[in-house]
Amino acid sequence: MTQKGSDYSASSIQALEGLEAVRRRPGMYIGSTDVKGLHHLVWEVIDNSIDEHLAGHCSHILVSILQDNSIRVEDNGRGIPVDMHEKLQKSALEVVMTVLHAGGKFDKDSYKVSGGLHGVGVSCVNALSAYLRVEVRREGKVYMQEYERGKPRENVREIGETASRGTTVIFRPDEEIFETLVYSFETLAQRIRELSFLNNGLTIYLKDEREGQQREEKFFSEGGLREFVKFLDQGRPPLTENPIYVTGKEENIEVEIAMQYNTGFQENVLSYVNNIYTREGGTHLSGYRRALARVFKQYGDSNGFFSKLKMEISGEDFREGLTAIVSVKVPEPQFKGQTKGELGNSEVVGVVSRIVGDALMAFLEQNPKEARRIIDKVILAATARHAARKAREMVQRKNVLTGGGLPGKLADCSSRSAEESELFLVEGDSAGGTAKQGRNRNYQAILPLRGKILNVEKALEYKIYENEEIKNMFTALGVHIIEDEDGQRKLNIDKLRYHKVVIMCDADVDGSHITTLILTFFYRYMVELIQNGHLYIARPPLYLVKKGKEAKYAWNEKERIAIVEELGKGKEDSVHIQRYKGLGEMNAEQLWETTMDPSRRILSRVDIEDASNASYYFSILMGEDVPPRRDFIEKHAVYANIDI
Ligand code: 0RA
Repeated sequence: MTQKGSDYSASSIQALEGLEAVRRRPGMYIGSTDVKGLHHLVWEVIDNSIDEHLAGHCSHILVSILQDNSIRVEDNGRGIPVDMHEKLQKSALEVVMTVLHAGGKFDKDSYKVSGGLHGVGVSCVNALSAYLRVEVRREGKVYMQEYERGKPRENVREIGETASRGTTVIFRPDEEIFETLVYSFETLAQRIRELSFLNNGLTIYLKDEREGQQREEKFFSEGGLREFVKFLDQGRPPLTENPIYVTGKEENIEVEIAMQYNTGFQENVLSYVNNIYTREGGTHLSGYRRALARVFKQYGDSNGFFSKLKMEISGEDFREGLTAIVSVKVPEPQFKGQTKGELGNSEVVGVVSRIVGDALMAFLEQNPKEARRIIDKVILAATARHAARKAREMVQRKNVLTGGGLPGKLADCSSRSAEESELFLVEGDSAGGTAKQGRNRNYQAILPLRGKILNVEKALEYKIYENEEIKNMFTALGVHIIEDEDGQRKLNIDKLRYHKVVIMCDADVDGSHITTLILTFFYRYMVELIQNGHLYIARPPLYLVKKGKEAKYAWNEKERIAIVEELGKGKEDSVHIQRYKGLGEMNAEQLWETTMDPSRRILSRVDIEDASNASYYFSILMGEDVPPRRDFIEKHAVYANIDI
């Protein structure tokens, strides 16, 4: 192929500049260059294969982690087109692989995952890979091209014949770009599981070919969202035998919803647009909620079920103990909101509301027994909500009356700037005392918590406002719960008094349990603090290694061994090792040096990586059912640090 003419050269240079821009500022395109960004590359490639599935042309995807942490994604879709691109005078395949945002230009009518929220295109993956090889099986032939850091080695080449169809992409992320190159099977498996629930009928294999880690898992969901709901609710006894399942299509918008009530009290709803999780909800969620409230209210009213009830029923009452997945496919989704995690398309509200409303009414009329069970639960929820609101208002009003009176146990800091202030939630009064002595009182406040706080996963909402420790946390933090027009609880954090909230517990089994209880509380009642990056876990050291006057701390086994070697210099018996089991074993100065001093401490920020898994794990770990918890512990016990 001769490559001449100013037109070609100009666009060719443009293309290279595009990929050069990706390499210069990778964060702009894939979010970050840490382990999250590394995995993002895989999602970019898989998303293209899933687009093929959505368009009705792909049934199988095989994802492999190769020996050297390269990734291979093979699908049986139509294959990327290879014909000559008129304007650029090169193969369409090369255009898709080397021109930013070129991948989605071919068919506009289908629902695209790529081009959605994170869809930056497979060319970005190419730009950020030290090496990439693409193979296309199309119309009986196999085509191939290889690239280094986005630049083709040669033109697209025909390398053989085939009876099958599809695309295979193999890429090795660039060590010049990424901070880490090691893939996590678990991370890939979790998102792939979610993708297989969201795309029923699609089979995805995940294979680890790395030395000593060989394993393979098949993800295939026949029941789709129904299975997703059952999966999420493993720790919660269901109220009805099967999830309510709704599908429909209107105005080219596809709606799929599965919902199931359980005996718990939490609403647990996950929403997706074109397979992308919408953390801030949006018009699809509004449509669903609107239908739910309207239909249940109408059904209950017309059967006289609510006649004895003295209080009014709110939208929230229909959602207590309800786990639901709301998934829509929209041709041209508009994302808005702080993190672009909210669907904006207004036409979606009516479509979802109509489809869900009709299906739900039909379900209630055809299943009167199950309907009655749900209505009884709704009545219970309304009663409990009124009790909770009263309890909450009591706590919150008392605050206002006493001029925002802070808890007696709180040792506040002197700074009034929330940005620089930190609140340590400390397990036990004695460690609380040490922390009070050790802290920098200018900007560090201490709130001791007594023993094990309430497990909110198992408690009715109004109960939590009677709990002293939980009341103290609300008042110390200066946050309060409000209800929006929907009756939906929200946390008002305008008056948040500390921008860092640090959970500080013992480094033993009990301490971990208390940390988990506190985390559960924050996840269920103050998730806004987590979403805004305010919640942290302190990491006290595990060992103090001493020799004479010299003393060093170790946070793990490896450090301990290194320090013993360094201090002992062969004479290891001259070294004294103290294993810290509790914060109480440290004096105030040691606690400051190791765990509280911003220049020396280690803090872990609590982040919700993956909403569906977070909710699943909290229900497994803290919910009613014992067997799934036992399974989880047996499976994960090797990862925990068990005390000797
Ligand atoms: C552009 C157009 C068409 C398919 C694809 C791209 C495509 C891209 C990837 C990436 C991984 N697997 C893929 N499979 C397909 C439509 C092709 C046609 O109309 O025949």
